[in-house]
Amino acid sequence: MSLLFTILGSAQKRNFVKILPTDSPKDIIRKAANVVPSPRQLRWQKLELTAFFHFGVNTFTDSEWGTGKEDPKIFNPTSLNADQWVKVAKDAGFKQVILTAKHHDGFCLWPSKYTEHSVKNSPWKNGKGDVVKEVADACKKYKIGFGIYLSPWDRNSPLYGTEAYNDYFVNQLTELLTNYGRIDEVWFDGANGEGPNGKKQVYDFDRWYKLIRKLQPAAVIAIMGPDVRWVGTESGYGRETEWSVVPVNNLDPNAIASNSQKSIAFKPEGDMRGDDLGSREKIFNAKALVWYPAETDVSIRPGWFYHEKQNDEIKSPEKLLDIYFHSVGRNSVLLMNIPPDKEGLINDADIKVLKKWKQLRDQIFSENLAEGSKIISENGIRTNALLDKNYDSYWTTKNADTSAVIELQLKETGTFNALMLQENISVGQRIEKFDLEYWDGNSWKKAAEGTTVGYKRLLQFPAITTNKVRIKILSSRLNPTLSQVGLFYEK
Ligand code: FUL
Repeated sequence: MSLLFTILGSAQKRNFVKILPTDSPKDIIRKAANVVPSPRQLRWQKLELTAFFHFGVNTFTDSEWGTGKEDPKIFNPTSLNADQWVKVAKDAGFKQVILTAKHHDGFCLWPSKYTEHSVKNSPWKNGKGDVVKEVADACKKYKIGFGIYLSPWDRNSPLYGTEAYNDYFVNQLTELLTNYGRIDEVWFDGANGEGPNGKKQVYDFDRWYKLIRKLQPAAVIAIMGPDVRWVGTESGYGRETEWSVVPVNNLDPNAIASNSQKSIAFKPEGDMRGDDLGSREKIFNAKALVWYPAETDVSIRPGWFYHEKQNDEIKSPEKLLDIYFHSVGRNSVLLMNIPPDKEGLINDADIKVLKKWKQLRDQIFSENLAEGSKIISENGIRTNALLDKNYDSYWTTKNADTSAVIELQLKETGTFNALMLQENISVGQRIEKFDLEYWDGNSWKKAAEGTTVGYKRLLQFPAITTNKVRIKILSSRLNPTLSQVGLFYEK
């Protein structure tokens, strides 16, 4: 392959594509199959697990949505230790954390210059403390990612509902994006209530996105942002069929026209809660397609903030495992909330559950029963890639075939009840339908079936004991790719 071809080939790979009125259905499918994540989206997807820390005045008033009228003096954690929060998260397998720097009450966990409603007027550390800094420093120490939640809705600011609020917001965002080192994710929530003047704020999203791209180009902008989409529920359970390539009809025409533009920024529009966001039917009617992957946010407790009365309502390790299978295992990143308590610590009750959850995952996923298999795939190439533990190398088909059979002859008869598949999404997301079959000694029987794969697909099924399985890819948008295959046993 010539160098020129390589350069041209990679230049064509972008995280968005325009659909022309003259495009045939086949053209549209080919275009969809070639949309890829931007580098920041790819890094984010590989995290799999991120932790949310909801902490603020609500922790002390025992509420979920503050009024903005709280006395900052109520914020008084007796032994706040952000090092403990981050260590707990890291030990449980989280690769990044997001802190509610400001929730809807407008109270800032850092000493913002632009408001009095902050830690600087609290008794905590005599008003000299900065929770954002403590969490950011702990993330650096433990080498995990750090993100901020900054609520656009602000029930304290007198400017809310006026144009001046957008300047206020930009000032606060600038403080957060310049004073704490690298920021990996900026999380804008969708709630938008009325300001003191009875008017809803019109948010200047474009200005915020430009500022983030300028000050923290590696950060993904989530939810009310162009890089990461809300999965559409707070249950922890993602969609059965989860496409990361979805239609978007409000893309900036300049972004589409510019060939040098490697990724785009757009305001999310429309309802993202349906069962089907990216099927062929959906994309045939699109004006443009973007890589817009799903994040599944859920709290370990009923509420987002800590409430003592919920200490015995923490989700069980088994429930968290089920959530893991149905979020990470359904092509999304799991963002799990673990709210620090009034002392400023993650409560022992939550730690206990997190440890057990990690143990359960380790028990299941530390032994891949497919390892050492002999692999036969007649129309496939690079079969060794499937078990090489390297995400970047991948199996695919010859001659752009869109279906394939991959047979794994296990090194010994084994018993398993879970399958893991990973597509190489840096090439695109393509697989639409697959079956898992096993040899029962006489014939092939179906063990499980699935639709999309994406970054990771996990399927559970009644345990089977066999020495041979095959993965049948029944439909794919272009030649399918697979980076890794796994067979696991959950006791
Ligand atoms: C919601 C907020 O209103 C909740 O309080 C919480 O922060 C959740 C993650 O997002 O929209």
